[in-house]
Amino acid sequence: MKIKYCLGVALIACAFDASAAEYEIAQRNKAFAPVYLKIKVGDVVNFVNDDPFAHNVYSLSETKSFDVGSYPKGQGKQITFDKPGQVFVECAIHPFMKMKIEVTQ
Ligand SMILES: [Cu+2]
Repeated sequence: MKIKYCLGVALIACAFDASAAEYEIAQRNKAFAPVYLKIKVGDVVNFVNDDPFAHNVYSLSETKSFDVGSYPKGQGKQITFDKPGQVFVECAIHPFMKMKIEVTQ
């Protein structure tokens, strides 16, 4: 089915799909770890809460704006980055928690 899709409409989308990687960012001791991550368009980042209290993850960046709300220990939130550029990520519960993702072609 994937092959049909590749031969049909979207070769580029297919290429992204084939090479998409998944990364993990931890929220630990009220900090993102790591605080800088370089990924490629189409990659997925899983933000995992390793603290015994709730965290949030959001971004107002033009490249990718999102807000997943708050979520408890042990849960993760997956975000797909579909455009190149810089994304500044923060936690609404702990305003000092910041990290940056650079999305490249
Ligand atoms: Cu937080």
